[in-house]
Amino acid sequence: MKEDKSPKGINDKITKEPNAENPYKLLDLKLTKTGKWAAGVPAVISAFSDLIEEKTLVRGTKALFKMNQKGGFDCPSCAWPDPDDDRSPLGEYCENGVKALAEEATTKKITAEFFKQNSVYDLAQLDDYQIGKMGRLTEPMYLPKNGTHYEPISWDNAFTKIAEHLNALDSPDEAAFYTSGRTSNETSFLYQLFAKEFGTNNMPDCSNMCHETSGSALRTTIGIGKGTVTLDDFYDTDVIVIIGQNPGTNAPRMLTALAKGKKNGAKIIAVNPLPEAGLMGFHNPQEINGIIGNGVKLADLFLPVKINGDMALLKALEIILLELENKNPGKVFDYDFIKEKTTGYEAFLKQFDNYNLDELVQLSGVSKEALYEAAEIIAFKKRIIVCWGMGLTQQPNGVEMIREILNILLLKGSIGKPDAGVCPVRGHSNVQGNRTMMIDEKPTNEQLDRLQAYFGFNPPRKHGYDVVRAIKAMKEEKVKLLFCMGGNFLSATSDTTYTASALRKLNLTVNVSTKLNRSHLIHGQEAIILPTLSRSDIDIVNGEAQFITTENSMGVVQSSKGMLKPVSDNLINETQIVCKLAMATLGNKSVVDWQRYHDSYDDVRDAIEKCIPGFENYNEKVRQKGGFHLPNAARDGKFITKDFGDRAPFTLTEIPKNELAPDEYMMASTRTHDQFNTTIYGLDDRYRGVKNERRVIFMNEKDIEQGGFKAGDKVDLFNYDDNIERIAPLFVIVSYQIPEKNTVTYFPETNVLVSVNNVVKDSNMPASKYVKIKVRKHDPKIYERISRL
Ligand SMILES: Nc1nc2c(c(=O)[nH]1)N[C@H]1C(S)=C(S)[C@@H](COP(=O)(O)OP(=O)(O)OC[C@H]3O[C@@H](n4cnc5c(=O)[nH]c(N)nc54)[C@H](O)[C@@H]3O)O[C@H]1N2
Ligand SMILES: Nc1nc2c(c(=O)[nH]1)N[C@H]1C(S)=C(S)[C@@H](COP(=O)(O)OP(=O)(O)OC[C@H]3O[C@@H](n4cnc5c(=O)[nH]c(N)nc54)[C@H](O)[C@@H]3O)O[C@H]1N2
Ligand SMILES: [Mo]
Repeated sequence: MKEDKSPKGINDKITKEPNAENPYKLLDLKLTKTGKWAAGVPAVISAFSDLIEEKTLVRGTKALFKMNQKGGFDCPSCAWPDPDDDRSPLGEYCENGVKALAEEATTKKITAEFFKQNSVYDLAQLDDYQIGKMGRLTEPMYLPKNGTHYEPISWDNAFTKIAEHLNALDSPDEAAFYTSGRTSNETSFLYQLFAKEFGTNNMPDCSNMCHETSGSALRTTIGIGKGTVTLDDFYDTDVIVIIGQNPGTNAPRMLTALAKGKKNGAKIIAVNPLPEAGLMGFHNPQEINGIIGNGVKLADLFLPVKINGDMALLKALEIILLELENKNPGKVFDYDFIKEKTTGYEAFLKQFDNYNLDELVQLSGVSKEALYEAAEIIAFKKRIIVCWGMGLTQQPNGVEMIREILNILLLKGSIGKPDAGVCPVRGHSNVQGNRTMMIDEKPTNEQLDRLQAYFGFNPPRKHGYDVVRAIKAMKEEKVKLLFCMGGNFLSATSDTTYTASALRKLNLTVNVSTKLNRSHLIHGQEAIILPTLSRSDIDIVNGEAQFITTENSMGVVQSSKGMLKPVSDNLINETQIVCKLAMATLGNKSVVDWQRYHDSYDDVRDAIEKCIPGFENYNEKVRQKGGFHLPNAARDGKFITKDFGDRAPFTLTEIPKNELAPDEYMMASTRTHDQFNTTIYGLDDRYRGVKNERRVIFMNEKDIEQGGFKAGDKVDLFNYDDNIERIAPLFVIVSYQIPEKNTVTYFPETNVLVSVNNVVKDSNMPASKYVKIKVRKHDPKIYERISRL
């Protein structure tokens, strides 16, 4: 008989701490040298040790050869595109893709027996790392009202229960349907269709915490809420600016593109408070000489901006560019482009009468010399790509900062042509596809008209709740049921204590999940877990292995076909879960043939083709190797905006006032090299030299001294927005190369400090990289002041 690898009782592992549902215990922090080079041998070793730990070395390695290969499956980790040609024979994956695969390809599993032996309360005392390591979910589970343990439930009964709850609501708007970004195009399309036929646009999604800011800024300026470059553009461009993004950890395959661009002569400028290893240098693990030989130096210029100093930095650059243009008329700005394609240039220029370069330099935190150097790199080049990530989108003025980036590109005519433009680097592997499929709380009338014409029901027109609004609506009992297609709502969102209390008020929480997470343990009065297949699993419908489709960060739609035997026979794919839910809920009131979509992905794709532009001959085109590019007018130089006709506007923005009290610091919450959002792979952050601890706070050595601390001190962190005390107890100070008064911590641990009201203007995303905190010596009695989640 095979050894049963499923975890059983876990009571012995539980650490009893004062606050039961927040296990705060420090591990044994070790500091190592910070990395100047990303990837290479340590990355290969680290990746494969995860496969071994998850007891899936053979399965996992077999799968790796299929990952991101034509005809294989799309890596479940990030949304970076695959090369059109020239895919590495050593595999087109990275260390963090292997870790993501190890997480889902694990042979460890959670059965009904596991839930019988462990109460929800006990499980909630584990930390996220321990919870994630329990294994794959294998059967639907139900937590009754006042229940202490999840119990097995049949699929049919689970759908009946959810349907009863949905149909008992006073209005469809009392339900909210969340989506995380791994969900395929097919599932996403059906899921939003179901929500709309049920009667609501309450579709909060992870974009509301991620690139909503980019979408808001780009849509109004260039007419499309997506990036305008393709992977090939990286190879032939002259300058790549990477601002507020950590590619070495979060999009490691981007480093291959950067190295290739660099080899062809591009200069790279990195703008970041931290000297991230992946911005500095790269050893390509997919090339033999990259594993053993010399790596490539990446950034030619590193600008250590202060947190939220980017706006000042961008404006300072514009002033210097203007100065260079005045000295070299017509050489720096592109007047033909400005005249033909833009509007608002005069007003834009005029604002500079009011700015003082020295003040801006001061606010940015970067030296004047370095800013001149940056301006000189871009001044006489046209082929410029600007990439950004959460460092900008999660700032209160993120929308404006992205518009400021566009101002620069418009001045120089560096957008809407080959080898130049904008590249918001998306997070989840299909988050861009989710939006294309209309997972959106504010669908346009045009989109809704098309659905109405094809399906014949009246979709709701009123905009729904995004993530932050949904949390508040739950708290106010306006939303009573939360259905989550993937993700980890509680841990990913802001203001953990507030959000937990909001979730606890719900009648029902439902999570379609692959792995156990905290959102199953902090739940509504009743709760249901529906286990599902993951990207790498074989998905058999009507006896045949199927593929699903996704869209990457650059608008390429591709097929993805899993190849691993699922850990349980009792898993249902996400598309069928939606169809069964729709049939149970809507019954014969529905005008949609859900059974047909349940039985055929091709039929779903045919419906998508009819309802969403750009998907002509979807079934045929997506079967071609490498998939197809969606149309992108902005890429072709057409900026069709709602308010400015066919012109892209220059935007007038403001310099934020970042005032801090003497004992206050600015905190950005970010990712370690050993996690995927709320899934914690391990406890190290190798490139930043941290081992075996996540509860760390990076501080400048001067601040450590001035605050009366020493590196290694235990501290508690506080936030006082809205006059509420928020506490994240027990962190260790790590002295780090970071601008003064700036600190960095890891999410999700510090989400408890982010007020639900601390949001980005216009996109309403949590501003989780702009949190004012106070730092005090750890008080062992602090737990008495923390309320239960
Ligand atoms: N392995 C792995 N891959 C991932 C993920 C993961 O968790 N793990 N998550 C996926 C998801 S959903 C997303 S959205 C992406 C996220 O990928 P990134 O956008 O890289 O996200 P973060 O790691 O949160 O932070 C990005 C950078 O912002 C910098 N930063 C902080 N504040 C500022 C500021 O004020 N200005 C500037 N210029 N920089 C600042 C930080 O130092 C950090 O280097 O990655 C995706 N890929
Ligand atoms: N403070 C702070 N907060 C942040 C951020 C930050 O930088 N700082 N980043 C934000 C960002 S960019 C994002 S995108 C959000 C992420 O928010 P989410 O997308 O909600 O969170 P994840 O941690 O990616 O979700 C992990 C869970 O998804 C489930 N899962 C994994 N694969 C699949 C699958 O194939 N199907 C299904 N149904 N379920 C699956 C597993 O059960 C797993 O536990 O967090 C945001 N929160
Ligand atoms: Mo994200």
